[in-house]
Amino acid sequence: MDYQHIRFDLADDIARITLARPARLNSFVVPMHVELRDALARTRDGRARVLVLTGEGRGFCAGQDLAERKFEDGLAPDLGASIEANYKPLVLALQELDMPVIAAVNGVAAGAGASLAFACDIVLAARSASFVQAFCRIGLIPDAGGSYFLPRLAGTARALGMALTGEAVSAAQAEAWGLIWRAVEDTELAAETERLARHFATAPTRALALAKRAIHAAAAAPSLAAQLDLERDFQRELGRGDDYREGVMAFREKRPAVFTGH
Ligand code: T3D
Repeated sequence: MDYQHIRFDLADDIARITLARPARLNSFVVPMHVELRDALARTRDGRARVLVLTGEGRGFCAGQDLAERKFEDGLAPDLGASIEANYKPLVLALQELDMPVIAAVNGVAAGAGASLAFACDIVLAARSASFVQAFCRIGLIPDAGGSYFLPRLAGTARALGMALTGEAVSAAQAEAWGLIWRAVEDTELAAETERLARHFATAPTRALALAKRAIHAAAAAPSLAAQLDLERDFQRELGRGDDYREGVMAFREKRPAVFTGH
């Protein structure tokens, strides 16, 4: 598939998706969702061991393109259908990807664009970036997982503050609140993202994938015992893997480990 609204690259085990509608702050339109689904499938089925998601220009993503919402014919759009067809599959695909997903938030992340960042595993943000729960400004609630991620990441009080006021939260504040992994100087975002992506591309990918699953499962774990069972099962699988053996051997031989991802 040729892409018009995103750019996609897969090289050296690193997949990169760049949202590429800078004049509209990379807001979502339906064809962009179609392209994202295709690129995510290629990431999943290809040789990638890490995915980097970023935006072109001065914004990361401004959520749904509001120009796509037309009321001229007197009919209200079915936003539920839009979420079911586009936003829900996108967020689930990111969470279910068996590799680390880095969001390199280069500028404002608003509405579903903020939710998109929060659905990633590691969020690096440029200091000039901000996170805006813009939904309440247009009479909507946080979607694309926003109402799920916000209270888990930042706590109920901050989630409610963001959702009900729609005020922008700076990258530094987001880091202090635990909403994101790290805020970095604007000039360092690309280099820091590259450093982390290269690190993950040579990491024990299967272990990272199961760590991601275990952390997400913990949010819904019925008990500590159930989570301990999950850890046991994942550890049993990993203990039989090449990377565990390599990690232990490398430690004993006092040399860097060479992980294959298996
Ligand atoms: O509909 C469904 O399917 C349901 C799902 C909904 C999910 C959602 O995401 S709902 C929330 C939609 N997003 C928003 O409401 C955010 C709207 N944008 C803004 O509030 C502001 O643009 C920002 C806070 C993000 C950034 O502000 P600022 O001052 O830095 O930039 P700007 O001047 O407002 O925007 C620059 C251009 O991008 C501008 O176009 P222009 O005037 O230069 O031709 C602006 O219209 C355009 N733009 C920004 N966001 C959107 C957009 N165009 C269409 N849709 C947008 N979301």
